[in-house]
Amino acid sequence: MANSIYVLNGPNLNRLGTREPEIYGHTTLSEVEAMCRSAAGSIPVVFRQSNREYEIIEWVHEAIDASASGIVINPAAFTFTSIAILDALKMFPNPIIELHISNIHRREEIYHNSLVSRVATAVIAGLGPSGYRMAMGAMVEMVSQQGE
Ligand code: CA2
Repeated sequence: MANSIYVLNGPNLNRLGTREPEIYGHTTLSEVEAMCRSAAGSIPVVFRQSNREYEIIEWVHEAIDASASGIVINPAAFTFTSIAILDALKMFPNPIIELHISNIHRREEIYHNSLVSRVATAVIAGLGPSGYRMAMGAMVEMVSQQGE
């Protein structure tokens, strides 16, 4: 069986489903977690959220040390600011999917320049909370091919 898929979420995403539903939808982060676990089937999922940059960096290190099969990451605002998260992700040898609920390219210019995209295997943006299900589906497909 494949090793765990890490799903990491950045700042403010613990508030998902509680405000700005026109941008982020009505789904809560626990509902997103359930969606991810269901989409992963028998592959274990480590699902985390933090408002602290260092914690996300530590979890990327944990994923590296645990030989995780893949990382799905919504770094939220850290997407555009964190060279430290970018550097941590550079050390991860398996697929990385960068995920955004909204289409960051349709939004204000401050949301256009993702640092994380420089290292992501794939990027999903603008599909709402369902994007997590699709990211997990794509990740499951990629990790199932590992070692083939
Ligand atoms: O669309 C996304 O998933 C974002 O990563 C969300 C970030 C934003 O900085 C990115 O540009 C795009 C913001 C997360 C804010 O979280 C909220 C949660 C609930 C309600 C409102 C905002």
